[in-house]
Amino acid sequence: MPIDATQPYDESNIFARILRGELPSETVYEDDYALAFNDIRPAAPTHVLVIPRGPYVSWDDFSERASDAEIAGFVRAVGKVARDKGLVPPGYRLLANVGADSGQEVPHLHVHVFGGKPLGPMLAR
Ligand code: DGP
Repeated sequence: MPIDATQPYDESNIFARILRGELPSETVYEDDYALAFNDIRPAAPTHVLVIPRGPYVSWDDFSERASDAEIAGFVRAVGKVARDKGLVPPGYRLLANVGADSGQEVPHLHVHVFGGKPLGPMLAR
């Protein structure tokens, strides 16, 4: 069910549990600022989720509260995942859902990295 992105951070959300090692994930990359792992319901041949280590509900929350170092580290991690996955050519798509209208399901900021095939139009028309 889509979340309300203005709610306080919920420490029991699935990605918080993955960060704490309480739930398994297929790690693609990790550093001090970010963890990247394969999406459990892949929508493309490459479908990686990149999340910050800190407790942020959404891009909106992150951009307001995170430190410059956290923001830089997270943005660099997203780019590194794309490069390491060999996506720069041929290209890839980034997507971050925020709140109900976007269909955001997990209340911890995540950027989807899609690639591995032509991805079609950005949104259904
Ligand atoms: P969004 O709709 O943007 O909130 O995307 C949430 C994504 O998270 C969705 O593509 C499925 C993925 N997901 C949900 N639960 C898990 C999980 O337990 N493990 C992994 N790897 N991915 C999950």
